[in-house]
Amino acid sequence: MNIQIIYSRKHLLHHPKWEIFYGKKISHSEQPGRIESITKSLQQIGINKFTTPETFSLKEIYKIHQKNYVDFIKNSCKKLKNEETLYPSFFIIDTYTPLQKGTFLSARESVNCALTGAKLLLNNENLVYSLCRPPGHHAESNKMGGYCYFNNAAIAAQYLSNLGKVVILDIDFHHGNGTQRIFYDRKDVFYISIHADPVKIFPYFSGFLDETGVGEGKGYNKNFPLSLGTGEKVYKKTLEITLNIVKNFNPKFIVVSAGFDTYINDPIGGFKLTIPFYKAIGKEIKSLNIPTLIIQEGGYNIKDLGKLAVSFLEGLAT
Ligand code: OKP
Ligand code: ZN
Repeated sequence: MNIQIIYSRKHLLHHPKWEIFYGKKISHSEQPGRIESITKSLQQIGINKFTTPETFSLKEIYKIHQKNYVDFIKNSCKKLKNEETLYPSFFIIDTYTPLQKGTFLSARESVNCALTGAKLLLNNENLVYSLCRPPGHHAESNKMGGYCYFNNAAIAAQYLSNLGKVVILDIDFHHGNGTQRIFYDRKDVFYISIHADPVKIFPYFSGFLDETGVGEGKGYNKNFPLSLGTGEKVYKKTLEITLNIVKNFNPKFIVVSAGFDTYINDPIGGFKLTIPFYKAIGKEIKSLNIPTLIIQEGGYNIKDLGKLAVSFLEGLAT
């Protein structure tokens, strides 16, 4: 398989214990085992060489996030003791996104994974998979939420946009409210998302059909909300529509916000996609023949996550 994988062990420093759901503490879905499931499956198919990310300047993060927000996370984490959890009361949109001592380092390294992947595309690589964790697409310029702190895909897309037009194709089960908002008034970075109808599913306030961009960005944001229970037929049709939009826009790069929580057995998802279907999704994206950066977002069935990733890559890379 002709693909570069970017991986860092620093994601292990972030291991949230609980989220607050309707006032109750429940176990947290976004666990380190997610990425370890993926690396294990990659090794089983003979991909043993993972690239360690380069460390980029915080300036790359400040291009997307407000400095006082980044500093807030950095300083809050520094003050925490080893097993301590903080749910801040500002710079946050929900009760699912805790800070721990290691969160800043993990989140920053997750950005480094994304940027290292982006840099490889600039050096003529065609396909890179950045094993980002924590995920990023819910993070706004000064808000954390939905298990996300820094918007990895947005920071990578910003970096790539210096060289040409970029499409961010978000196939996570949830709408990427952060990414949408960040590029809402821009026409050089086109955000397209297929996700569960926000009337029923997080983030609830964003991801509707009529959100199409503002100012210069009008027409360069497209949402495809689908009902709970959506299966492969409808999903495939929707994906084909989005890929036609990508073709017409003719971007220099594609950033895929890849969430595997659209899987039928995902514990917090609600679509009905099966393991082999991810290969079909990969194939469709590959057929565009545009340099592609895959950014890991969600996907919470730890047992099957690796199989989902491998299926996707088989479609993309073979
Ligand atoms: C992050 B990503 C279930 C409610 C929590 C938050 C979902 C965040 C998803 N216990 N909902 O887009 O995969
Ligand atoms: Zn998700």
